Amino acid sequence: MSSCTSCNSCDPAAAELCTVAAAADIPTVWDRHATQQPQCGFGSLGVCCRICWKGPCRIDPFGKGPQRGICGADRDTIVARNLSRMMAAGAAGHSEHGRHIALAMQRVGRNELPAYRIRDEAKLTAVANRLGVATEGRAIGPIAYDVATLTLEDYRNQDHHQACNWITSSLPKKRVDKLRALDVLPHNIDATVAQIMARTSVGCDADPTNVVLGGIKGALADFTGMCLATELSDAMFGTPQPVVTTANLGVIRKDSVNIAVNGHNPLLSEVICDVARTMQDKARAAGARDGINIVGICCSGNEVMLRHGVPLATNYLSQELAILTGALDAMVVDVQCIMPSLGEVAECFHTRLVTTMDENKMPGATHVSFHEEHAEETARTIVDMAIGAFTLRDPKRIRISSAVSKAVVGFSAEAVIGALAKIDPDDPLKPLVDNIVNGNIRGIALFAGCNNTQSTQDGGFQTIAKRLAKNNVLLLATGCGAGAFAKLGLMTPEATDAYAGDTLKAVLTAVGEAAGLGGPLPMVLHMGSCVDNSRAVAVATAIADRLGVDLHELPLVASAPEAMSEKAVAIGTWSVCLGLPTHIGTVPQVTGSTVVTNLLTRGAADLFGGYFIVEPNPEAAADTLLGAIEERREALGI
Ligand code: BF8
Ligand code: SF4
Repeated sequence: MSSCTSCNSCDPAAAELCTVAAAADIPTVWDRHATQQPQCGFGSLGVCCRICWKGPCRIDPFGKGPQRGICGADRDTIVARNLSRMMAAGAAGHSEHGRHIALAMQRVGRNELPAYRIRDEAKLTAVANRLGVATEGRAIGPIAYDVATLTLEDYRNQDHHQACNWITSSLPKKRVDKLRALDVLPHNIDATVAQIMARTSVGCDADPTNVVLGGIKGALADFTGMCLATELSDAMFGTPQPVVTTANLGVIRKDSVNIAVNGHNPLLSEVICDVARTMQDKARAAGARDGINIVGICCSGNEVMLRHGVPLATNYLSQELAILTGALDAMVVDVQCIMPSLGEVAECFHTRLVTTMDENKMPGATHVSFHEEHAEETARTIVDMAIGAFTLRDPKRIRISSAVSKAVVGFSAEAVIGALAKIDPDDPLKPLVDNIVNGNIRGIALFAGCNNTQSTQDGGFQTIAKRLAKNNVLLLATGCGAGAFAKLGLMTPEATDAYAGDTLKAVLTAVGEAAGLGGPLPMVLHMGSCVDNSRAVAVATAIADRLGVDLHELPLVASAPEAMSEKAVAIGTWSVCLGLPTHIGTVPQVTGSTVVTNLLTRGAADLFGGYFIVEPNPEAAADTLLGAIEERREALGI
């Protein structure tokens, strides 16, 4: 296979490390993208079906060949089923993550897991109050147990009339009522995912609109799983507060044992951070002058970055490149968005690739089975493996990247509201609401989602964000979008000075100075990992409640310029269902069906107030998002 000679990225580290890949003839994600061209036209339109073994079937998009699969399913049914199954898979990913945290918290509440504790008791108490769990005069352990048990009810409840606790307690009442009226509120996360799989199997639901509405319930189950995963993680590991750190592949250091945590679930990465602190001397004794250096990749990286200031090495698309530095001693992975190619790349170097979840193993990796009751022991084994690998490095192959940026991160909803409270302690939301109403802040945009080889890595994020900031839109980011901004130096006060419009800059400066940051807030506020998208909804819900309106009335938009994964499909869909104009820069695999395409881009607006904007061109996307914000302002009369 040819080596990477043309990585498609805005990230300077990608260009640097792809040269190394080319010289060593190691294929990267961009090489494999090239070998897949041209990609299947039927798949791109969503009109191929392989859900039974009479198939695969495909519909001729030009209307000349077959217009029905062998069973009689037409293009609309096939597209709708494929899409809804993606939403179910996304919901399964996020809510499985949430279940893992909730089960661990139950055991923390019973004192069964020595490696964990409730680090943020105030957060747990706030969550308990929100869910109706008694707190008065009770010890924190029993409260944690009860909160976790009530959370797990969202996976168990069999009463169809009773919606999940976490969705009804996380949205404005008007939005909950609207979703209930449309019969899309999930009552049980697992049952919702199972129902989508059942209704989309051969010979079941064939009405495309009904199939998509079923998928939408799954997307809202995804939101439910995210809310609970984020809030319980904060209680167990701490609620993020602003912290200054660094991002990009230059955070990998020559004189350290470098360990990358890659994946999503903080249960393991948190303990690795704790244990590494106690093993610094051992690393130094092995020759690593600067001890152990933990770095993050993808959403595990975002989680530990926000909570502990751990430097972020990179986001999804350049995860292979971390190994190509020749100085990464171990990459520890758990679940989701981990490239199966990593084993092959790691085998070309001294790097140990370590899988940890029994349901997520990979060729070329060493598996160290992770269970919370032995968390510290497991983490020690992994750190020892990294120290051992460090001694096997080939100095001639070390290529420390020069790309590294400062990043000010850690903007949980609590941190944002805390910063605002420094201006108005009695009514913290007032400064934000006043500045939205008077137009100093035109609106709020949430950047979320992935990297995708179909776009220039990080490029759309950068272009759209700069345009929006210049037009005085407040910017929030999560997931690999946040990773892009951190790597490119856009999560800094300097970026605010350089790119924000005058009125936005004035607000960010006033809040940043009042909060003791000594300058403006960063141009883009890092809210966390993908599951932390719920933090942005928490801020939006607080504003909506303060103004007594529903979410679709506010000047809020979302953008995922490089949406890729099934999880992103679910997130984009719930964003629409919460009422937001939601931009995706990737053409979704639905355009083979006019019914489904119209439903997502137009019909959804009538039902939910939100809709998808499909626009691969970032400049045009920025214009459309700005237009959507102004339209909402006008409707609100502000
Ligand atoms: O959950 S943004 S590529 S790493 S799916 Fe994956 Fe997409 Fe990144 Fe985090 Ni989210
Ligand atoms: Fe073909 Fe129908 Fe089977 Fe799909 S379900 S593969 S369209 S026969």
